Amino acid sequence: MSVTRGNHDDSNSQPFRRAWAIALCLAALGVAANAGANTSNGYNLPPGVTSLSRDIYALHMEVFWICVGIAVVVFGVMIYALVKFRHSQGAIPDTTLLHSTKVEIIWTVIPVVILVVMAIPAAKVILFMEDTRNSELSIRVTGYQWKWQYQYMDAAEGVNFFSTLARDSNFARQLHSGIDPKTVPNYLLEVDKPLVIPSGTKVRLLLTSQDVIHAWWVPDFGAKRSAIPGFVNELWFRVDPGKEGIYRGQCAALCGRDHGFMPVVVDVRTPDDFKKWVDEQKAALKQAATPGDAAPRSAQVLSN
Ligand SMILES: [Cu+2]
Repeated sequence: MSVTRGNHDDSNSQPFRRAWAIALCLAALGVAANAGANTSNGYNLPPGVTSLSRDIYALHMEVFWICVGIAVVVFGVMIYALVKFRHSQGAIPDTTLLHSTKVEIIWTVIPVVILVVMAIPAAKVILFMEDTRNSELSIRVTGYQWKWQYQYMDAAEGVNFFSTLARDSNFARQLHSGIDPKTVPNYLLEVDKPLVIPSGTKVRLLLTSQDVIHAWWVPDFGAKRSAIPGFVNELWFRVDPGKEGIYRGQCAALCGRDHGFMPVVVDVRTPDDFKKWVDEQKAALKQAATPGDAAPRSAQVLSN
């Protein structure tokens, strides 16, 4: 339905309306720019530390700005029409315009073009995400209620351990523990033994579960995938060299009573440091396998 303007003089209020329309558009753009520009303010996705996370971030921003553009145009036309063709200004509804093939073609073709423009880069990123070929290190990840098991393959074959919620967090989370969670560093985001991986290396995770559906998720890696009993899901990432450090995530599936208490912590090291760590783990493994020698408790390495 469209409306036609009545014969009414409103020339005095036009600059006022224009100022309002400009102010509204500027406010909308300001909010959008603030959401898009700063990634550390908690309003946006983190760009992350892997090529995959950066691609996901770029795609997210591209779609975001397309949405901002659509919103500005649609709301702009709507607000303009609401103000300009309001009843008090003498607008009379045009009841003769019931169907227009031309208009229907336009409002079908434009959204289709916008969707295609968004789908092409999205498909590229999805294909890149699924390409687990030429991985340099594979790690089997098994979800349990409520912990993760990491079993290394390839060069680190044999290294195998469980990663559970850190004791500080575990004590503080108990009912009537008397411990203020705010005093616990990285409350519910700390584990006893993190996953250790090398930077600059294509790491492939083979995800499965021994009980219910869990999901391994580290936002900074742009990595999240379900761990499903009876299935093996693949996931890969390559952390940029120079971005070594500790990265945190959580189980992202509602996997039961203690779902909130199985965090993911990844310790990214340089390839040299990672090799040293693997050698230490293997030495501890060897010692544990030697009859008469007790395994060092701190290593927590279990033999296959
Ligand atoms: Cu879980």
